[in-house]
Amino acid sequence: MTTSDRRSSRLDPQAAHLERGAPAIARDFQANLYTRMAKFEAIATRNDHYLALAYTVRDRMLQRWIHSAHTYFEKSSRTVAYLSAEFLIGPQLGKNLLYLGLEADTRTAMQQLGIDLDALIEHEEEPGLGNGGLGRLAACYMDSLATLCIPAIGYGIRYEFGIFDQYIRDGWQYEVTDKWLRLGNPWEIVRHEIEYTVQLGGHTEASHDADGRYRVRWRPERVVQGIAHDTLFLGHGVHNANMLRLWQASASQALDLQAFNEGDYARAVQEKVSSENLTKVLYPNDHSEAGKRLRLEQQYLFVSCSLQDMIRIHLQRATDLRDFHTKYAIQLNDTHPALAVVELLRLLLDEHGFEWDEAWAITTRSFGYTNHTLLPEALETWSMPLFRSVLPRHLELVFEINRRFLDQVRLRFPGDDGRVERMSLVDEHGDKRVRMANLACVGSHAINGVAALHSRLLEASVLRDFHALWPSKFSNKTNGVTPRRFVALSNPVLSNLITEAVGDGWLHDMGKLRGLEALRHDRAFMERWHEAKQASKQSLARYLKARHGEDVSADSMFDVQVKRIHEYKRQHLNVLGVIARYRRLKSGREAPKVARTVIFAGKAAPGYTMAKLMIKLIHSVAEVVNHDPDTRDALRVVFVPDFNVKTAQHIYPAANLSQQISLAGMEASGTGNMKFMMNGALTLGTLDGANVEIREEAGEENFFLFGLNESEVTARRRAGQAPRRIYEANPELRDVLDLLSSGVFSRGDRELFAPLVHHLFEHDTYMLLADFAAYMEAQGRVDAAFADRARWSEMSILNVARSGKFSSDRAIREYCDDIWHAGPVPAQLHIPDGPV
Ligand code: NBG
Repeated sequence: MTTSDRRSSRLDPQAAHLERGAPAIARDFQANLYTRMAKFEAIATRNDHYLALAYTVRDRMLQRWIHSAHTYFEKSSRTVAYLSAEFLIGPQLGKNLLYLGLEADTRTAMQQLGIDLDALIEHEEEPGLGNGGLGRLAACYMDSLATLCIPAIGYGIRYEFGIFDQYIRDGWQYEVTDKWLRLGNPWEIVRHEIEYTVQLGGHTEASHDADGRYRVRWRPERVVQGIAHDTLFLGHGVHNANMLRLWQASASQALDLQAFNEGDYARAVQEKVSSENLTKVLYPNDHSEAGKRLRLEQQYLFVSCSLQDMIRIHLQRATDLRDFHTKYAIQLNDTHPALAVVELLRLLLDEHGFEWDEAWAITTRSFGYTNHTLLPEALETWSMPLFRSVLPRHLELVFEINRRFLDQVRLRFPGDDGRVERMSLVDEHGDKRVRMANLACVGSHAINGVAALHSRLLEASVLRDFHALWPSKFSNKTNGVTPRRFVALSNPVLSNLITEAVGDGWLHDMGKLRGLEALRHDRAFMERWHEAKQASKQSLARYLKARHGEDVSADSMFDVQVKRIHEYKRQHLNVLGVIARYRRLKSGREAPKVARTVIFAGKAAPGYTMAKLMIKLIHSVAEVVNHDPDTRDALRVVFVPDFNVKTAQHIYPAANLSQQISLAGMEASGTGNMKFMMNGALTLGTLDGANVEIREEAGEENFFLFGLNESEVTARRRAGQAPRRIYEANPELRDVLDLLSSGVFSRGDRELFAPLVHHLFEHDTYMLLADFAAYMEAQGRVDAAFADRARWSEMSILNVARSGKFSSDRAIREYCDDIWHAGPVPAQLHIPDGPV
């Protein structure tokens, strides 16, 4: 964006809103309480207040959306369509107030009415429409797209039940259905008239049309409808607003009248029920076989509706679809939406009369594919019989795409049957499966990984053959996170201090944070920096006490690991470290230099037994350590239940230390690591994912590195590991594991953690034992650094000063320049007949 674009799109507070000011907000709030909630003050609940305020805010957002949509329409600009099965957008009220610049006025208005604004913000239940980093990344990208004035639509699924709520009893995780819609969702706009029909099952019929052209008709067994539900995404500091459009399934007919008339009431509503099941629930990322068909149908519903929607919008401005790819850049967020490749081809061929070559050219020019994992078990494939029974026409198209594609491979690499087999869209082994990553690669003009190391490993391993065929399709796009939500909104104290020091431009140009470097030795500033962190720690301590009855001291180091629970992320390595520290303290060999509060949070996939045992382990160790009078002042362990965007916002600002300790080569990128860095935490980490780049940016002296690197991991794996030998050679490790096996942490039960210990002895897939000594050594360096307050503050300041690369604005600019070829279209303020 040029400077003048940016300036002209800057917000003019007089013009951009409905009336601002506390009196207008109070008036509209009361009107909404009456007209939308049908309540009066004496009987209104907190939820009524929350909803009435949310509507008051939403009304003030709509104008920006209408301005933006109008501008995009007039300019006929290229739109980014971000297709993602997950969007973890977090709570909306606080964010939208911040972006509208209405927080102070709203606070005053609520105060005058005797209502606590913070309680309303805390009351909001977030839409948990994702599992973890992948879904949150999509939300950060929506934020940056709007802030950079890029016309964009996020397309996804409106799950009625999002990720489960985690609840802990006796140290074990229990899953509770997430009923996020129970009390209403004021942020969404239901577009009853934007509805598409989606076909499922049945068979195909081939024929020749009047011109003698080969045509195929799909005779589906069922049809369902997808209805659009829109949520607005404001840009920060600009007028632009984009939308997230989520699809909800509904039956094409509410009632089977024939069945009804025959008296079969159950059958009469059956179709409605089974259609609506399609978008009922978000699938947790575990390995369960259950619900495969439903999952495939979900993915298809969402991509089909999204493409039909894009085509409809396109045809409002154009007469045909020949330049569809010049008007849309469609990004596949992992392979969950990869069916879109085949669906667009099908729509062009079967519904819009295109010939293959042109349809295929439009398709491949439209799509880009982002890969988010190297884990083989996470690469999606669908069994052929299932695929055929849900999408018979698409399977034919997959075969045809594959036939043409493999001809190309054979021409390039004659006689290389192994390569042909590996690259095929169909895995011919066993029950035959359709490989979605291969489909995404073949159907896209651009393929990227999400951190430099990950992209390099993709090119060298999982997608090696595709890289050999099309090296120029590949690039890296290191992830980023939005500093608006994760610093300005979550950490106002630090945010204000930064603004005081370097001005407010950093929220859009994180390079400006470099200005902090000059202050790193300024005593007064360092002291204020320290105080800002203390304030966030105290606030987390209060939250933990109020919510969970936990006593933690803000004077201890807050040492944090929060993310999904998974063996590759190695929360259990952290626990082994805690046990070692506990032993050292107990033995009195080591005077505690620094008191620590080790904080964990994260959900385990419901079917992932080992991850659930890891949660139990954390609680079991906490129970002993926190109650031991010899150690409880020096070491605490806390597990914060139900990690989500909302809880995360309490935690990141308060962290001193960020543990990013996955085995090198396993974590594609990580984004939590970036949020910690921006909040002034120092990283203790391996050379994995984006840690590598965090260390490069921060400077190696401001990062606590340990552990094997990726090539050492590979070499070890090749040579065959001998974990038991490591155990025998390291007395501290031996004591730690023996203690764990002894039942000390499990009320005498020696069996409880046996599966975990056994796995470490026999396989240790994620090389905890190999990395243990290095981990302990690095923890020693952390203690020494923290004991020197001035040094720690300096390192913390430098981490924030150098975190600019990890803004999602930088990432989105790279996608725009290299993949989407989309530019800013600042929303214009005035539309002919709209209010101003
Ligand atoms: C996750 C990776 C993370 C990465 C996010 C966002 C999946 C499949 N992948 O390392 O594990 O930060 O994607 O790119 O959820």
